[in-house]
Amino acid sequence: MNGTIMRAQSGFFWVQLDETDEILRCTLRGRLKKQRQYTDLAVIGDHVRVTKTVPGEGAVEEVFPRERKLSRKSPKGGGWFEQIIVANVDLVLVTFAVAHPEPHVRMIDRFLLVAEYNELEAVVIANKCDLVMDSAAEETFGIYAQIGYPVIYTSATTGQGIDAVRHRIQGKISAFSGPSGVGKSSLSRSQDSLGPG
Ligand SMILES: Nc1nc2c(ncn2[C@@H]2O[C@H](COP(=O)(O)OP(=O)(O)OP(=O)(O)O)[C@@H](O)[C@H]2O)c(=O)[nH]1
Ligand SMILES: [Mg+2]
Repeated sequence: MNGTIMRAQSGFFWVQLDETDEILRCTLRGRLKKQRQYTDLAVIGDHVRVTKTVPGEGAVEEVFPRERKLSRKSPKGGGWFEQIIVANVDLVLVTFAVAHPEPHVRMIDRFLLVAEYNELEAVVIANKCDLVMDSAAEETFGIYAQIGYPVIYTSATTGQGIDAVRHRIQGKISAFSGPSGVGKSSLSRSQDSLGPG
């Protein structure tokens, strides 16, 4: 059976089966662990082949080649290890807050660079727009629109821009990316509450 990894934690992988939508909690077959030493073995978004073991559980037999990925390279033992954040995404939502925490353009640039390096489409999300004047938000984020990135001004608190985000991600597999505390989880929850998309 084939499926997609929806969640990974402590060596377990929750795989949603293509055919039935059933979710199996899986471990990796030992022989997989001997391969692919320079990238993660299996990550969220990976398409995999699994077999059932006991009810509700299974084993990942094979990880299919990734079509796209969001990854970064980190040094390891004199070489490089590719840390894959998520596999098979179409779109990266580079998310920052207009305040609390204060946005820094060099950091925004770094997150965009990771998306560009992976050849993924990127959209800039300027969240917490309820906290500052529009002009203050545009002072930092306007430049990204000028150089060609779609910029969406949002507030998870008031609901501003939530529809625009939903419209952008419709029919795509997307990932929120950005520093801690900017509102990634809040925004993704507000997408859920607006139904499928
Ligand atoms: N005023 C305001 N607060 C917000 C908004 N969105 C999120 N917050 C608050 O900001 C805090 C952080 O939000 P999270 O959604 O947890 O941020 P995150 O990006 O998921 O953070 P990590 O999971 O640590 O990476 C929470 O207290 C939210 O309630 C917003 O649009 N406006
Ligand atoms: Mg979060």
